[in-house]
Amino acid sequence: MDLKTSTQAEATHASADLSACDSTPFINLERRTFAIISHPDAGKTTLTESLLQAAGAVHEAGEVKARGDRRRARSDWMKIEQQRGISVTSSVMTFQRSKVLFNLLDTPGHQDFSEDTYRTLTAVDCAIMVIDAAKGIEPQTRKLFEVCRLRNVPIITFINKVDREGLSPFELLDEVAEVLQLDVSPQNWPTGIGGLFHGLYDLRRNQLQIVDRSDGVVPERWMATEGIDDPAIADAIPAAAAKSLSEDGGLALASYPAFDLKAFREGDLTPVIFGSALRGFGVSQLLDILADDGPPPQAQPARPAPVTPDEPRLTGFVFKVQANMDPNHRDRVAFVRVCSGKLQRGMKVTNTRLQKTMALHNPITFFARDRELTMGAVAGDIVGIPNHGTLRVGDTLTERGDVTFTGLPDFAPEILRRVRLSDPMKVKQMRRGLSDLAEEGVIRLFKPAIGSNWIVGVIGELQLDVLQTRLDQEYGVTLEFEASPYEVARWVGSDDPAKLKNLVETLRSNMAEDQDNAPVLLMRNAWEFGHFQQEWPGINFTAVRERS
Ligand SMILES: Nc1nc2c(ncn2[C@@H]2O[C@H](COP(=O)(O)OP(=O)(O)OP(=O)(O)O)[C@@H](O)[C@H]2O)c(=O)[nH]1
Ligand SMILES: [Mg+2]
Repeated sequence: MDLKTSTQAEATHASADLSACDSTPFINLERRTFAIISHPDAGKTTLTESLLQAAGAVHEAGEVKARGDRRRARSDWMKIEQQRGISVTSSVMTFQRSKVLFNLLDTPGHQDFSEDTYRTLTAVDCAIMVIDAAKGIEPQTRKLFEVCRLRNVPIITFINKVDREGLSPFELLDEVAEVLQLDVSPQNWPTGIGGLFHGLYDLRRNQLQIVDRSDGVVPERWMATEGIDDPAIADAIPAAAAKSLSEDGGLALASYPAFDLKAFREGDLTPVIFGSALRGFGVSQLLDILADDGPPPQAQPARPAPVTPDEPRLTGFVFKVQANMDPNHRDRVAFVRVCSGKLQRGMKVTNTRLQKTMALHNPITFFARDRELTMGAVAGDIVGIPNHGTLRVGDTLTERGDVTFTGLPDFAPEILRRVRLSDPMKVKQMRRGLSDLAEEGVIRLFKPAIGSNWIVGVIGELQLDVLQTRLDQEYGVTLEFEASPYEVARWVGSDDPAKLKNLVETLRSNMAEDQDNAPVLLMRNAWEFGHFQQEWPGINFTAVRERS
């Protein structure tokens, strides 16, 4: 595979010094692995771009939704994402800034793609929660926050779009504290939101970032001060803004708790940064907090015991599979989070699901602009392993034979549809496409025990759109959907194999297999579901299935 022709490969990248043959300096960098999460449109992809720029990994921010413009957001690389200006799949970006190597995962906000986001959250040590200053906490942000809390992922809050009119900083902070039941600790303070926004005061360093209100991302102008009341501030920004800063900023300092590393790492306190992803404000402060206080790679849940990063042998797990990242090469990349040891090109590892060894010939690191062959990855790193379908979500890759990572969920779909093909000559391509996308988690695929009509299952309608568009663009297949006779799907299992066998044989016309050949019962409606539950004691009907 020619990596340089990939869709993400453009121009040069600022991490060129990393491609030196000696990988030791690279290996020795500290790691910070984090996801950016929020409700749709809060500005995750824009913040991704802005972080890359602040770190010097790209020189010019691609503006999200600049249709027809060649400057694209690097993390929205899929054609359908660029056409619609939304993220439909999570993407990874690795970049360096001084002694830290950051692995950033930009996630889609729309709830129809939440499964992808949930899985991505299993691969990170920290999350940045983006809040739109005009909207406050929105429903999907809240849901994602709950997932972080369950997994004990510490959260940094970025209150975005302060360049536009919005709620007051106090209202926003109080909402985060109340709704999420967290202590909030502002780390900077805006001179005001919208019209009064002329600067951001860094409460950690007592510096004022003076904001140029012209369009576009402008170079940073910092001014050292004696404190938030420093009279020199009024000479640098309009008097009303300076007054608001000294009054409200002073009140904020008195009213909210100071930053506390332990409380942050334990998920009880969130440091809050105000800023604008689009204009690049507050972004370098965010990077500073991540670098200074963000958690290093943490232990990951596994059987027989959690794996800590100091385990010398390589361990890692696949949390995502992506087909056709490079339309020129029908590639298929498994995204692996390294949990311990060192991953090197050519090494042999065991896939514990298959109990088979495989060689890692071409592991890829996704730098901001380029994909490059991995020079050596350590705990916290995210690498891509090109493969032809051998690797699946949930797989553990390891030099130890005896470990399996746990906690990657599959969710039962809410919408079931039969697929219809307009061109019957393309059955093979359709099956290939559906299987690929089921592996990615874009859809769930059910093959009924009787008949040959495959059924697709999704959480939301938007996934059907993505399925249709991608099958057309990537496989040349025009697909239609028909109502399916079923509304409910549940995985079935039992501690008693005879009971399960009896169910499978008796209800053969309702049985199907998912993409991993796990047995699934398809039911007409909630009533039938209730009925089967009563009729079949000893059978577990599950809506969430853990991989591996
Ligand atoms: N005024 C202003 N607009 C912003 C800012 N940050 C992002 N936007 C705009 O908000 C819109 C959504 O931005 P995205 O970055 O695509 O949002 P997202 O959270 O990635 O959206 P999904 O991935 O679809 O969930 C775009 O039109 C951005 O230009 C900001 O700081 N100020
Ligand atoms: Mg996005």
